[in-house]
Amino acid sequence: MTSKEIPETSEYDKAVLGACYMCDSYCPTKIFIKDGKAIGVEMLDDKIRGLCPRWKAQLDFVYHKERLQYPLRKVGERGAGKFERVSWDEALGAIADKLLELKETLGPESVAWYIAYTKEPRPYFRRLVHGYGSPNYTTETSSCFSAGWLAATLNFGKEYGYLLGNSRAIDPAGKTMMVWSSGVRESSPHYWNDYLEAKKRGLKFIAVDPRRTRFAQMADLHLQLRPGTDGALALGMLNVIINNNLYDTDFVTKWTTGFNELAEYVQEFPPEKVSKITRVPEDLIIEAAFLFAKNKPSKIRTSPGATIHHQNGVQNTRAILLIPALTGNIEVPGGNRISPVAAPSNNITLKEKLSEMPPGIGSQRFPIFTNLFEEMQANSIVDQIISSDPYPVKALIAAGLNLQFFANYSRLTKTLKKLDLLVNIDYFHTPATMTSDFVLPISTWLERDILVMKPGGLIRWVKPAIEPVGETWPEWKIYAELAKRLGIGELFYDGDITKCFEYILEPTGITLDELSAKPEGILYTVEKTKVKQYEGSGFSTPSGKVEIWSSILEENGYDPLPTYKEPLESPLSTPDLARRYPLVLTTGVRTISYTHSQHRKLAKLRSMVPDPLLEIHPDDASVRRIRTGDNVMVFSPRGEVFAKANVTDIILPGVVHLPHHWPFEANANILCDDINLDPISGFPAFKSQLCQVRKQ
Ligand SMILES: Nc1nc2c(c(=O)[nH]1)N[C@H]1C(S)=C(S)[C@@H](COP(=O)(O)OP(=O)(O)OC[C@H]3O[C@@H](n4cnc5c(=O)[nH]c(N)nc54)[C@H](O)[C@@H]3O)O[C@H]1N2
Ligand SMILES: Nc1nc2c(c(=O)[nH]1)N[C@H]1C(S)=C(S)[C@@H](COP(=O)(O)OP(=O)(O)OC[C@H]3O[C@@H](n4cnc5c(=O)[nH]c(N)nc54)[C@H](O)[C@@H]3O)O[C@H]1N2
Ligand code: SF4
Ligand SMILES: [Mo]
Repeated sequence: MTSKEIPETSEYDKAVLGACYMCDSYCPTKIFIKDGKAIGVEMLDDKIRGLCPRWKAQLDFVYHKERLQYPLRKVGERGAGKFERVSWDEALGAIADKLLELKETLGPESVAWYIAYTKEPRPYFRRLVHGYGSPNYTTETSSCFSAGWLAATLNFGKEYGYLLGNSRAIDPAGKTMMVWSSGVRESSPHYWNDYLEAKKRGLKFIAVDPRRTRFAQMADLHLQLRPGTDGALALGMLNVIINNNLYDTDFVTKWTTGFNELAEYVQEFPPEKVSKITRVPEDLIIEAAFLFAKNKPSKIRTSPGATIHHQNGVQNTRAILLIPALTGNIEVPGGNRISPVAAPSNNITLKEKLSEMPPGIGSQRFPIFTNLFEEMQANSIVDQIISSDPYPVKALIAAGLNLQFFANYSRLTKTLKKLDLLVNIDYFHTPATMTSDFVLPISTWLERDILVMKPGGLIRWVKPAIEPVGETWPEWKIYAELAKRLGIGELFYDGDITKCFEYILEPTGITLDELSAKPEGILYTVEKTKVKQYEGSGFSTPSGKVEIWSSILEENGYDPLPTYKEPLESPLSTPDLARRYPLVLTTGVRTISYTHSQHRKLAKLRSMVPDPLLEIHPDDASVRRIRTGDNVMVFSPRGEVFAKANVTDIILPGVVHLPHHWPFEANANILCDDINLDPISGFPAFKSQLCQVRKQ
C-alpha cells in the first residue's frame, strides 16, 4: 500500500490525528496505524490535498532506508565521510565536555549555534543556547523573511513587521492585488485556489516577476523586470503616483515623515528612465501605478525572499511597501493589514539574557538587524571564524546545517575545517553531516510531541503517532539531555516536555487535559486587528509616523530615504565584468515537490523534478547552441555549477534561473557572493549575480 491510499477499516488498528511537517505548514492529517507502524495518511485540509504532493511521500520519508537511526561519530579526518555508531551517552558526553571546556577557556560566546528552516524546535534550541550563555543563536531566517520584516519595521514599526506574513491571503474587500514576486502555486499552494476564484470575481492582479509564472499569466498586468531592480521600479511607480496626485493627501500629511524629500527624490526616477533600468515598458509602469492607486482598496503581497535577496534588498523593499502606504491602503479592509496574531504564550527562549552577553556574531556589521530582530546574523559566521574578531569562534552546533544554504560554498567549507567541534542534528546524511564530528539523528513529526500555535489562534497538541524509528530522539529530548550534561537540566524541566507546554500555554488558561481531549485543536479567540489602529496610538516608529525618512537608518549612518542602488554586479554597474559574465542570475524559485534541500531522496517526489534545471531564454540559448536537455556549465567569478538546460521564453532574455539547494556540483550558491551583503540586513544577493553559461 502506498501512503496516499486510505486503508480499509479492517486493515488498521487505529487512526490518530496528526500534522504534516514536510514544510512548516502543519497541514492536518489522519494517520492509520497497524502493529505500531504508520501504514497510511489522509490529508484533512481540502485546500492542499490535490495541490501539494509532499504529504503523500511522508511515510516514505519516515521509513526511508537511509534515514539516520543512531548517533554517529566521525572516524579519521573531518570531512572524510567515515563514521562509527556510538551511544547517545557517548555522543552527548563528548559534546558536553567540549562545550564546558570552551566555556571555561574562551567563554560561551566561542560557540555558535545555528538552526535551519524548521520552526518547531527553535524555542527549545534557543533556550539551550542562551541557557549555556552564548549570544550566538543564528537561524535560516538570516536569509529568509527577516530583511522584509526589517523593511516593514523601519517604515511602520515592529507590529507591522509581519505585514509580509499576512499579505498572502486574498481579502474579499479588495479590488486590486499587486503580487511583487511570487509564483503562488508552488510556494504557497494553500492560497492558489483563492487566487483563481478572486480572478473570476474580478479582482485585478498585477504581477512583478522576471519570469512569466502561471500566476503572471493570469494577472491583468505583468511587469517583467530585471532581477534586483525592484527599488527602481517601486520609485518609478511612486514617481507616477506623486506627480499625478494619486496619493492620499490626508494620510501623507498626518502620518508620514519625509514625504517632501521622497517627492524630490522620485524625480530622479521618471518612468522612461526606470524602463531603461528595469526593462519594464514605460506604459506598463504608468498603468500599474494608476491601477493600484485608483482601483482601491489595493493590497501588495511581497515575498519572503525575492525582493530581499539583493545587496539593496531592505531599501528596495522599503520603497515597495510605501506604495500601499502612500495610496491609503494601510490598515483598511482590502488593503495591507497587520497579521492576525497567535494565542498569547510565555516565551521560553531566554532571549532577554542577550543584553547581559557580549555582542553576537554579525552585530558589529549589521547592528540594526541584530538589535531589532534579536537574532545573530548567520551569514557572518564564516567571517568571524576566520578573523576571530571580536573573539574566536571554535564550535558550531547545528540543527539542520545545510552547506548549500550559504553563499560561496567554497569559502564556507574551507572555514568550517578550522573549528574544534562541528555537530549536526538531522534526519538524513547531507553534505553538511558528512563534514561533522558528530551527527545526531532526530525523530520526525510522527514520532514527537508538537505544540502548534497558529496565527489566528488555533492551538494543537500533536502527539506522537508511532514510536521513534531506530534510536532517534525528538529534538526536545536531545536538548534536554545535553542541558543536563551542561549543568542546566532544570531549564528543560528535567526532560518533561509537558511541563514546558504547560508553561508556554499559561497565559491562555487552556490546560493540557483540555488540549489532549481535542486533538483537532482549540481555537483561542484572539483580538481582531482594528481598522486604522494607528489612529489611537500612532505607529511604533520613533516618530510615531510612517517613516519614509527612517530615523533609525539615519542614526546608523545609512541613507534615510529608500534609495535605489544597482546590484554591485550588473550589466549597468559593472559593464566590464558583464562582458565576461553577461547573464543575470536569479536562484531559488520554489518547486512544489521539494522543501529547499529536502526530499530529493524520495522517489515519488524526485521523479517530478529529477534534475537541477537552468532556465534560459531561447535567444540566449541559441547563441550558445544550447537546447533543452543539454548539460550546461554556469559560472561566475566564484566558481562553476552544472545543470540541465530548460530553454523557455517564460524568462526575460538576458536572465537565467537556477534552483537552490541542489547538492555538490549543482549547488547554485557556489556562484553567489558572500562578501558583499546587504549592508543593513546582511542578506546575500541570491537573486542578482552575474554569470555565463556554456554547453558541456
Ligand atoms: N514547495 C515549496 N514551497 C515553499 C518553499 C519550498 O522550499 N518549497 N519554501 C518556503 C520559503 S522558506 C519561502 S522564503 C517561500 C518563498 O516564497 P516566494 O518568494 O513566493 O517563492 P516563489 O513562488 O518561488 O516566488 C519567487 C518569485 O520571485 C521571482 N524573482 C526572482 N528574482 C526576482 C527579483 O529580483 N525581483 C522580483 N521582483 N522577483 C524575482 C521568481 O521568478 C519567482 O517567481 O516559499 C515557501 N514555500
Ligand atoms: N540561492 C538561494 N539560496 C537560498 C534561497 C534562495 O532562494 N536562493 N532561499 C533562502 C531561504 S528563503 C531559505 S528559507 C533557506 C532554506 O534553507 P535551509 O534552512 O537550509 O532549508 P532546508 O533544506 O529545508 O533545511 C536544512 C536542513 O534541515 C533539516 N531539517 C528539517 N527539519 C528539521 C528539524 O525539525 N530539525 C532539524 N534538526 N533539522 C531539520 C533538513 O533535513 C535539511 O537537511 O535557503 C536560503 N537560501
Ligand atoms: S508539505 Fe504540503 S502537505 Fe505538508 S505541511 Fe507543507 S504544504 Fe502541507
Ligand atoms: Mo525562506
